[in-house]
Amino acid sequence: RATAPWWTSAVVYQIYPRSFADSNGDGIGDLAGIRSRLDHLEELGVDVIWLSPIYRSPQFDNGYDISDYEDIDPVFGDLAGFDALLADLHRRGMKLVMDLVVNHTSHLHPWFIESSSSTDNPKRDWYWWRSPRAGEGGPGAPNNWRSFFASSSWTLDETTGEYYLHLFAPQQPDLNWENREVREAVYAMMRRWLDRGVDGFRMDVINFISKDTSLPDGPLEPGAVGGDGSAFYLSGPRIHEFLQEMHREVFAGRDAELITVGETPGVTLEDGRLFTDPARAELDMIFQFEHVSLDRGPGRYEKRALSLPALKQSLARWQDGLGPADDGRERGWNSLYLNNHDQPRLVSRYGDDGRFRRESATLWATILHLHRGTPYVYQGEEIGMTNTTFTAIDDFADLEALNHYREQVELLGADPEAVLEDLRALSRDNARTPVQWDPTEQAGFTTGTPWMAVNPNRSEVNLVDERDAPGSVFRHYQRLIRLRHEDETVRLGDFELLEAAHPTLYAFTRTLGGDRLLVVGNVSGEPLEVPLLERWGDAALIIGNRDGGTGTTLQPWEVRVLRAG
Ligand code: TEU
Ligand code: CA
Repeated sequence: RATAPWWTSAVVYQIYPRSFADSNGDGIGDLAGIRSRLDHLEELGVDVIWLSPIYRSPQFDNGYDISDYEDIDPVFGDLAGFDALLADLHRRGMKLVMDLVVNHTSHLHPWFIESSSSTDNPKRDWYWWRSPRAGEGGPGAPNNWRSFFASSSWTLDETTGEYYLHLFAPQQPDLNWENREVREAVYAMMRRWLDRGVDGFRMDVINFISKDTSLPDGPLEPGAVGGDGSAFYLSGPRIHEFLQEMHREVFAGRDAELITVGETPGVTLEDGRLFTDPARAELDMIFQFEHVSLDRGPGRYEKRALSLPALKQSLARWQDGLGPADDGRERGWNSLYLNNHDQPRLVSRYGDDGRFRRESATLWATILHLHRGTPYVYQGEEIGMTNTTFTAIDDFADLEALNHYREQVELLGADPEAVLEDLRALSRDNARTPVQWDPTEQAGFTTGTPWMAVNPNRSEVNLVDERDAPGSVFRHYQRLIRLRHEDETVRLGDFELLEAAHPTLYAFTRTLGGDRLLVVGNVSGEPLEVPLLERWGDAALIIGNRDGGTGTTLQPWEVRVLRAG
């Protein structure tokens, strides 16, 4: 095959800085803390580090509300410390990707402070301002959209008597990408980060930046707090025009060494192709959300049982949809993830975080990393960290969880305990407890009091104990990452799902030329008879997660990767 881009055999590690490593005892992770843990990242073998936002921010949404795109928030350090971290990573052969949050800024960004100061301020049109709309209850919001983090996507600004749009919190006003000045300012900022040596961007809700400028009402489901405006901002009318313009203005001429990944909630497979087709020069890859939406909904925090066939078929559809065309031409590229700072811990959600923690963590890691795409490892995933325990609503820190609770209990009269139960399973806070480096009281994360409590299971689940444990999750991730680097069939082989309807067997092949790999996983706590293994009797075991690894019976949570003889 034509030489595939470097990131087709790379593994990306996501750091959520405030929960990774604290160097100065204030209980909040920081850049110096990250620098102190680079040996771990190098030993793990990852190629790219994606930092969740470290820019100046009032931290309403833990940094996804940015007030200065070109300075480091003092809680994390400063630009000199950033440059030192970047130099360390480059010296060790690793790349650094920044989190680009440009669908919205913080309400404390100077751009918004100017824009909101008067209706004729030159920056008024940098955001979405609209007059109140007449309604039966008197003048109100310009449309009925509910926001992800509040009951309405509009907040009235008393100074000018107009509303401004925020798809997320009122502290996160949406930028108006229809305004060329906004786009130019963002592109200039991006170029300056690349000139500083940054190796790419993860682009926050990047498919939200183009809206239907008439901002029409969305459908109002019975019992919903507000209308669903997503049809009018999800991959809107000019999204591909904007991304192609961004590519020309920022990446052209230097994109070979860079990596870009768009976070695109709600994206369809058809749009996914348009975003990632190399011929279109938009993004290298995207995060899609189909597979992590199967066990929740219709509300964001309504837990549903997971159907394994539905999950297998969803991931297979994306493998096929963004896989090579019949003539071998690359049509797109998948990111591969089951964890990030917005999702609960995968071993608690999809595995068994009690009796079979290591086995189910390594099974899911193997299934994910043997798909075709770029795998993302979220901090702590490599040691099998689990969801934490929440006793009451004030154990939660995430504004999305707190708003959901308030809305459900206070606005809609839901049973507090039932809402807590949903939040325990699905809250983003599960992913934001401090990384558990060792078994001591604060898990080696801080010498002070952590901003969020360390998971009580740090005495059993931590890097020190994981390193040499039998069936070590850490050692397994090391082997998977090395396999991605060395094995062309893992990197580029065609994917084919087998036994699609089987309720607990996860089986698929990867084929490149005459080379064939089989992956079989028993996604259950019971032994599983796998007749298809009879036809792979002479195959060599490449990676397994349980002793033995032969015969046609898979032990509970056993996974095997076999190479055809
Ligand atoms: O998340 C986008 C998003 O859709 C989130 O609402 C996420 O899917 C949801 O919270 C899952 O429960 C991005 C960032 O990853 C997230 O941390 C930010 O809060 C959000 O955008 C606003 O910037
Ligand atoms: Ca700190």
